[in-house]
Amino acid sequence: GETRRWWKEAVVYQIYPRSFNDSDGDGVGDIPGIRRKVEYLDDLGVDVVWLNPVYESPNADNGYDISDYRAIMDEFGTMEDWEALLADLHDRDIRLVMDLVVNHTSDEHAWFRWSRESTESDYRDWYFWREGEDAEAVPWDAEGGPDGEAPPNDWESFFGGPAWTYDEATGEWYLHLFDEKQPDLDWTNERVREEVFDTMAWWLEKGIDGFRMDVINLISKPEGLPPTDTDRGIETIDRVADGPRVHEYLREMREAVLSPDLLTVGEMVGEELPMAEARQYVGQGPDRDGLSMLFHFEHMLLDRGEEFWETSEWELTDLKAVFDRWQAGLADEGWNSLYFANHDQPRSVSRFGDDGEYRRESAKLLATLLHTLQGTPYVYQGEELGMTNVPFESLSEFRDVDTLNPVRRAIERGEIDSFQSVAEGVRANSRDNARTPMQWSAETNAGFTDGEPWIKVNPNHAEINVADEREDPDSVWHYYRRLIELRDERDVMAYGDYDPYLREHEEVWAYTRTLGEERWLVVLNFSGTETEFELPADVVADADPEVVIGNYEAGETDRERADETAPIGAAEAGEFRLRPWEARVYDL
Ligand code: TEU
Repeated sequence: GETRRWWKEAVVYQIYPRSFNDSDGDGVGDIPGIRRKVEYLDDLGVDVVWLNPVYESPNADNGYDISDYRAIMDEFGTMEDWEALLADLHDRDIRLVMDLVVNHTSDEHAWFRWSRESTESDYRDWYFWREGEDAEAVPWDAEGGPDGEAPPNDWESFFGGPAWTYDEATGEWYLHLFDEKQPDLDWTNERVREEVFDTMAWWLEKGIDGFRMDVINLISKPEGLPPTDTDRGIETIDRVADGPRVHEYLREMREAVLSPDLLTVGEMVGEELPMAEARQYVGQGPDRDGLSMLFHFEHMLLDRGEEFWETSEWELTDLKAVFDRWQAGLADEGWNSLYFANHDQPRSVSRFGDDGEYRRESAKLLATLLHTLQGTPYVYQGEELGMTNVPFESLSEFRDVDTLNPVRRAIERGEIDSFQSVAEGVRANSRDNARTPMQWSAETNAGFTDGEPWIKVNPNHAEINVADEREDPDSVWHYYRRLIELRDERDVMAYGDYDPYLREHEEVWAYTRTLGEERWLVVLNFSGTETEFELPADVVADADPEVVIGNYEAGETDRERADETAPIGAAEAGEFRLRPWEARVYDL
C-alpha cells in the first residue's frame, strides 16, 4: 500500500439504478433520477460512484445480462442522459466507475444469436457449445435434454440447476454459469478478447474513471471442462474460479486498455482466495495483473448455510480473522476494498449489527469499521441511512432470479414443501433485501417513484429515510458524512498500518492505525451489552486520549465522559468500558 493513488483516498458509493430514484413514474429507477441526486451524493461527500449495469438488457438478471454493451437500457434513459450524468458528476469532482460484465452476455446479444444459428456459425466459438453425454455412461443427471442425453458435464449454475442448456436448433448444449439467459463467453477465442477490450476503450474514451469487473475470476475455464470431483471436495466453483489463463487475460487487458490511474475492482467469487493469487490480481509490478483492488467473499460467507435458505451463526472472532488476514496480506502489495453490503447481499446492519434496538448504534459501528480499516470503503445505497432487511411475506414479493430459481426448483424437486417452510432463511439471505427502493422520505413509496414500484418498498421507510436522517444531527447519515470528511483531513485513515489486538476476544474488535507520528486506536463493541477490556499499557500511554469520532457522544474524551456517566471511560491507561455497540476512535 505504499504508492499514493486517488482511488486509495476515495470513498465509493454504489448505485443500483433500478432502485435509486425514478424520474418518470414507471416504477423503475433511471438515469435522470440519479442526476437529480447528484447534489445529495456531493453533500454526503463521496468521491466515486460505481453504477451497476445500465446497458441494454432483457433484464433476466437486472442488467447483468447485456444485449448491447454500447447502448443504454430504455427503462434507464438514453446515452445523452448517461453523458449528462457523467458531466454532472465530474462537475462536482465525483468520478464514475462502470460495471463491466464480460464473463457472459445475454442470450439476446447479437453474438449469441449468431452463435446459436448453426454449428458452422462464425460466432459459434465465441461461446461454449458442446455435445451432450450418453446418460447411461455418466454419473450426473440427464436434465433438460433429449431422452438418454445428459449435459456435457455436471457443473451447476450459481442460480441453481445445471449450468448447461440444450438448444433444439443445433442439438448441442451451451454453458451458462448463471441464468440460462446468460451464456458464458469463451475467452480462449482471441476475437472475444479483442472485442471486450475495444468496448472498454470505447467507454474510457467517453471519460469514465474505471471499471468494476463482474465475476472476473471466472473468465478462464479449465481445459476440457472436467466435471466436479466431490469425493475430493472439488465443486463447480473450484473448477471455474481463478482458471488457468485468467492472469494472462488480465495482463493482456492491462496492456491493451488499463492504466494505474483508473479504479479497477475485480469481483472474485469463491470460498477462499489464496493470498498469493490475490496479490497476483492486484499487484502493480510489471508481471502482476495490476487491478486496483478486488472484492473477495470470505466475510460474506460466514453466516451462510449449506442451502440457499439456510443460515448459520457467525462469530466475531471469525470475522476479525478474515479481515486480519486481508489487512496483512495486502499491506505491502495490492490494496483492499472494504464492503459489508452490495446489491447481492442482505443489508449490513441486519446481518452484522442489530436492526432492532441498537440499529443506529450498530449501523454507526459498522460504518466506523468500514472507514477505519486500510483500504477503499464502498458504501451501498441506503447503507448510509442504516437501511435494514425487508419483511417479505410471500414468494410473489421477490423479484430476484437468484431467489426465485432455487426456491422454485427445490419445491418442484420435493426438497422443500413450500416457500413458507424456508421463509426465514430466504428472507435473511435474499439479494432482494438490498434491492428495495432507496428510502428518500416518509411519503408514499418512500419518495422513490410516483408510480407503482417494481419491487416492494420497505414499510419502515416511515422511520428510516433520507429526509429525517438529514434533519437529525445525530443520525447515521451525518455520521457517515463525518467519516467521509475525516478521510480528506487525515492520511492515517487511508494509509496507516493496521495492527490488531485482542484477536480472541468474542465481543471486542480493537486495532491501531499508524502512519509516521500519527496513530489511531479503534475500539468496537460488537454486542448489545456493556463490555470491559484492557489493552497493553504501551498501546495507550495517555490516560485521556482525544476521541476523533464515536457513536455515542462524539468528541468527548473519556475523562470528561467519566465524570458524568460513571461506568464509562478509561479509568487508567489501557482500561476500557464500552456501551452496547459503542464505537470509538482515539487519536493517541
Ligand atoms: O455476482 C456474482 C455472484 O456470484 C454472487 O454475488 C451471486 O449473487 C451469488 O453468489 C449467487 O448465489 C455478480 C453480480 O454482482 C450479480 O448481481 C450477478 O447476478 C452475477 O454476477 C452474474 O452476472
